[in-house]
Amino acid sequence: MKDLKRAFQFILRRDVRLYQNTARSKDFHFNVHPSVSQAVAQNKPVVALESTIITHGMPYPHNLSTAKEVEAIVRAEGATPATIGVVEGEICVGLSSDELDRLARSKSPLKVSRRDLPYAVSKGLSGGTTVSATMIAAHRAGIPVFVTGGIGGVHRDGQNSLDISADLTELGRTPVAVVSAGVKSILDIGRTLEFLETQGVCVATYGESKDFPAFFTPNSGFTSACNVRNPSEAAELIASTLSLGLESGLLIAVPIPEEHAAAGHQIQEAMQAAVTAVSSEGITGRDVTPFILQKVNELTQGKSLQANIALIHNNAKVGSQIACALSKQMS
Ligand code: PSU
Ligand code: MN
Repeated sequence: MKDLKRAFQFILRRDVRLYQNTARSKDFHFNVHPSVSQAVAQNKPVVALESTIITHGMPYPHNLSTAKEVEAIVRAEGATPATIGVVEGEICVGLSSDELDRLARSKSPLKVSRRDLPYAVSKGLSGGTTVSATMIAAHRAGIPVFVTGGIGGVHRDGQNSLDISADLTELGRTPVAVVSAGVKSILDIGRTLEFLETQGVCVATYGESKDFPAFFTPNSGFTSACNVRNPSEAAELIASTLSLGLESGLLIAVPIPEEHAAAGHQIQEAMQAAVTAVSSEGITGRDVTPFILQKVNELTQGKSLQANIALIHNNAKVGSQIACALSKQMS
């Protein structure tokens, strides 16, 4: 047992060194904020945060206030926040308050997923990074824990349209743990979970049960492969993925707290209406998710936005505690 533990810690230390080698603060159009590179180098807990949620997921000024609140929660839990985005062609890990402000106010920002990174960089454009692009940047900066609201998935009728979010293939190829409130029921949750299994992604529900959450509601009717009951169990799962050198990511699904799930039913109905509007209004591709989010917010008179903000706050708290537990285990 002792030997096993020693071997485990050796591998973990080697992983930290690998990370440190990649955590250069200045590279080709890749900037890591000094607060982030220092924390990574000292094996202190860091939490990566995405920015499409700021540019496309919420209206101004709620997007900016939420982004700042989330950073404050991460700090209060003892971790360093690293909000990731693209500013004038520079991939930034750890946006300054001014950069955050500019992205949040920007009138026609890009939505940057993996496929859009070369375009944004070569043209010097600015935009919010989706889960896929944020995972790439987080991994390169040496950050294994990333918090968001919801991830993309297989869209309904995705078996025909092949509209499957690049978030899912990224989870299959990049070793970062994504802490989210699961997958929205605007998507095909069953097929999303099947696709994640094919991609070799370990999906764990955070809490006492394996019920996989559906973003606005704590249950989707589907189950995760496993559950983790506390930050240290989650950290062990992440550490095992890194130690095994699997190269794949993890999805840690945190159910929305009961007290914020009250409007869940009304929101579900609004989502149904929004999904119908997508086809009748001919919305396709990358515009689908932002369109639905906005429509649902209108139809629920802002209740979906409130719930969205509440669950992100909760994810930030849980994700930070996981990052702290992981950093403790690694040192
Ligand atoms: N789900 C949300 N809010 C969001 C997104 C998803 O509830 O802001 C964003 C995330 O950045 C996610 C992206 O990575 O949408 C997925 O877009 P697509 O479905 O086009 O892959
Ligand atoms: Mn899509």
